[in-house]
Amino acid sequence: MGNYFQKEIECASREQIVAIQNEKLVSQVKRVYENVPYYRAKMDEKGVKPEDIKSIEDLHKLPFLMKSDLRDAYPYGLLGKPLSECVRIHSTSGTTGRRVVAFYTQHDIDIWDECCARALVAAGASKDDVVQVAYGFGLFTGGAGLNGGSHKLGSLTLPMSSGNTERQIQFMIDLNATVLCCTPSYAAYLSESVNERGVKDQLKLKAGIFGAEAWSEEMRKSIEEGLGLKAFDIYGLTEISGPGVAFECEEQNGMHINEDHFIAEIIDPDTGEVLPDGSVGELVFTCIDKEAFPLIRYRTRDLCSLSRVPCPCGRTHVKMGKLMGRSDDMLIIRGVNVFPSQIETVLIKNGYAANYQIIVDRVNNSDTFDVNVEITPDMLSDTTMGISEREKHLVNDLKAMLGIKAAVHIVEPKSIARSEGKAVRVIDKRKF
Ligand code: DLL
Repeated sequence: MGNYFQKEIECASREQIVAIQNEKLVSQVKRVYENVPYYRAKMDEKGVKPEDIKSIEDLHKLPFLMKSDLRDAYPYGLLGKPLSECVRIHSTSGTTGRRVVAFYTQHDIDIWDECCARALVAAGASKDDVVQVAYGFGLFTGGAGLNGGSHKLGSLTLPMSSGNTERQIQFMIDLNATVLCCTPSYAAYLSESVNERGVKDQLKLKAGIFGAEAWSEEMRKSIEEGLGLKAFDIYGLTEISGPGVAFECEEQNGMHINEDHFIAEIIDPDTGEVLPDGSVGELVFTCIDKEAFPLIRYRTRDLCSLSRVPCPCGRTHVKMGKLMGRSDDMLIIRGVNVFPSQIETVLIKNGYAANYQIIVDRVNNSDTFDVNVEITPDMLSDTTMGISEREKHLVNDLKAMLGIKAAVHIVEPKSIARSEGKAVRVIDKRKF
């Protein structure tokens, strides 16, 4: 068992957690009904009154909110507090349609910072650590969230933001950073750059807190080796606050959801029916004590499962498994469901780095499916296997994993753009 930031709540009994959730849910629903006309209309439409919600057993009676609701209500329609009580906004990158703008009161920021502090402590950090925050700062929640958590903990915080890799490495070495926070794809890029410069032995890193995008277990191993640290997953989304909605403990096998603030459900994405623990489905969150942006039954479109198997770390909050990706990340190629993370698993198992791109198109009414992956410098010097042999090998392994055939192209080292934030792995030309 490790340390905790807020032991009493992180290790509370199930009865205590349920009691907190019941109380907070009942008052949150009342508050939202009174203060958010948009959600009141949804509840009225479904014939649900605040009095019908007496405990978390009644949660399923409440209407869902979807991303489209956030767009319809943009920008102020879901505000739970007057603007004068709000102190900040964050926003999603929103490549299509309107952006999502989330609001925060000071109370909301305090909760969020605490959630991120819990994540840092779970990764082994304390006030004696030096935390390098290499998530982007600004509208993106990554930088602000981990920065706030690190402050709360009292660690020395390096608010680097993402990018400027040379300077990141310099600070990491000169200021003895012990904890690195960034996206897994940027961590992989930093690892590559550190090893190219031959400075790994000058690093003091012991832990990394990597999230904001899907990453495979194989990628975890390769980052851990490359940077000499233990890599922890962290999950969150702007609509619900940002990073720290859930975080991994030393067991590194799933993320504890901060259940004193967020109630999680897994639903069948087609029917909306609530599924039992262990089933894979769409993750839905209810914020039970957020003030400014109090989303209820928000459908994340993220696919995973929940587990209540007791965790040896001592934390009692429910765990979500690694995300399979967003339901809208899932590609349907020739009628088969394909997740980029499955491709990543095959590539890394075969010794490649996570430098790949998936290109899908439609030619003469049939889908084309190409995977470009960089050869590593080690492979280049190994003459026992030629390029076409390597490609054939990957085609077979991908077919075994996915059930369909991809055209694999091994490309030169450094020919695929590196990412400093969330990586763009898929180019689906069928959508244009
Ligand atoms: O990515 C918040 C965040 C920042 C989380 C830093 C962790 C670390 P958004 O930009 O709103 O917020 O994107 C949210 O990213 O719905 C997931 O699809 C995906 N995502 C977030 N964390 C993970 C993760 C931030 N650990 C969307 N694994 C979410 C897989 C993740 N996907």
